[in-house]
Amino acid sequence: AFAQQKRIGNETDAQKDKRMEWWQDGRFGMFIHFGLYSGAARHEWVKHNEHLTNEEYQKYFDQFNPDLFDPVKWAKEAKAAGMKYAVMTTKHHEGFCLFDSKYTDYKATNTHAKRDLVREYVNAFRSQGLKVGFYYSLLDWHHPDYTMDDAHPLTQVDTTEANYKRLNKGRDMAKYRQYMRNQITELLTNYGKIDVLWLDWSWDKGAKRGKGADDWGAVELLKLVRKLQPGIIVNNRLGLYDYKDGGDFETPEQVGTDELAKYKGRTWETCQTFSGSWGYYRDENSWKTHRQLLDLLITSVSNGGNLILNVGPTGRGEFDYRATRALDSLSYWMHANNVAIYNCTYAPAAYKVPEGDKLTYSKVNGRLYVHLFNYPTNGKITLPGYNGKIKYAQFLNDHSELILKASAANKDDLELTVPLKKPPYEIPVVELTLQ
Ligand code: H79
Repeated sequence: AFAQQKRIGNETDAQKDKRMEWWQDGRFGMFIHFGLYSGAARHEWVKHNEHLTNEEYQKYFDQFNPDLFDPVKWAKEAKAAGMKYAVMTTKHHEGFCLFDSKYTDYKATNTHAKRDLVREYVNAFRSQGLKVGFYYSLLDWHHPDYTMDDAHPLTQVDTTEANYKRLNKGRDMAKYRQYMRNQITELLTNYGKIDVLWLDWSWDKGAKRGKGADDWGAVELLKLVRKLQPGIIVNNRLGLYDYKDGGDFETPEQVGTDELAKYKGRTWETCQTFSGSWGYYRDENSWKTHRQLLDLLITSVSNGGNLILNVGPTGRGEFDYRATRALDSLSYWMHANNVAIYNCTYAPAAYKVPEGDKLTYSKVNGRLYVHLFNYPTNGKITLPGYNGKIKYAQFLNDHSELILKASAANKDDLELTVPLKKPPYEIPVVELTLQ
C-alpha cells in the first residue's frame, strides 16, 4: 500500500540502525509537558477547550512563576525509574517558548522565571547521563501568522466558512514557516548535541481543515534538522507519509496495550500519560495503577517498541506526589528487572507463554524473559514446547533457581515450579537460558 520510494536523504538502513541503536536499546523515556497550561492545571488543551483568546490566556503568562523548577531533581527521578532519555516541550500548541528565542517575546525569559528553562533542562539531564530531546509544536495558537484550523481555540465557536475567512485575514503561513525554521535552528544550534526531536501536530490533512506536510514546509524543515544535527532521531509527525525517510519512528499516542502488537517489526515509541492529560491536571482522577504502567512498558518491549511516559510538572515546576509515587514504584521494579527491558525485543515466534503472560528477549545475552502477569496459585507454570530448549531457569529479581522438569501431561512441554508466595514485584520475571 505504501510504496515509499521517495527519499529526502541517502542514509542506508544499516546507517539508520546504527544511529538509532541507543534509542532502540534504551526502550524507556520520560516525556515532560511544561508550559503556561501547567498553571491553569486543567489540560494542556485548555485554551482550545475553553475557546480562550490571547487576552484571556495572558493571565497564565503573567502568573508563570516556577519557583521550584529543578530539572536535576527531575533527571534523578527519571534515571532512578530506569528511563534512558527525556523529551521536554520547548513550545507546545499554546505557543509559549520555554527557551530564550530571538524571534518572540512570548518566552520564559520574560516571565517571573527570567531564564532559559530549556538550557537548564538540557544541562540537568545530560549531567545525569540521560539523552536529551526536544518536543516542538508545529501548531501555534499564539503566533499572528499561524492560519487557524479546526484545532485552533477560536474556530470552534463559529465554524462557518465566513468566520474562518475573517479569522485568517492577514495571516501568512509562509511567515510562520520561517518562524519555525528560525526557532528550530536556535534549538538545534544553541544547546549542544540534541538526541531527539519530537515534532507534533494534531489533525492532519485528511481531517477537515487539517494541515499537512506542505503547511509545515516539512521537507525543507527535515532537511534543516538533519543538517544541523546529523545524529538526531526525529519522529514521524510531519505528514511525510510518501517518504521512506520522512521520520525515524512511529508514535502511537495513548493507545491501549492490546493495540501494540500490530506495530511489531516496525520502529516505534508509544507515548503515554499517567492520568490522560499531558499538562498538569490537578483534578484529574484517572491515574493509571502501577500495574497498568508496567503493562505498558513490558507490552511495548515485548512487541519491539519503546515507551515514553509523560510527567506534567505543576506550575511551580515540580513533579506532584502522584507522579513521584508512580516513578518510585517503577524504579523499584526496574532496579530488579531492567535486564528484561533494556536491549530487549519480541521473542522468536516459536516461544509462547500462558495466556496473559508476556515474553521479552534480550539481544545481548540471548535469554528469554517470562513476565508473570498471572502468578500461578498452584506454583506451576507450563511452558508449551520448551522441552529440550531450556538450560536453566531463575527469577530475575534475585537469581534464585526455579526447578524445571518435563511435563507429565505432555513430554514436549516443560513445567516450571515457582514458590506459592509471589515475590514482592507486581509482575515477577522468570529468566530462561536457552540450550
Ligand atoms: O502533546 C500531547 C498532546 O497535547 C498532543 N500530542 C501529545 C504528545 C496532541 N495533539 N493533538 N492531539 C494530541 C490529539 C487531540 C485530540 C483532541 Fe482533545 C480531541 C483535541 C480536542 C479533542 C484531547 C481531548 C485534547 C482536548 C480534548
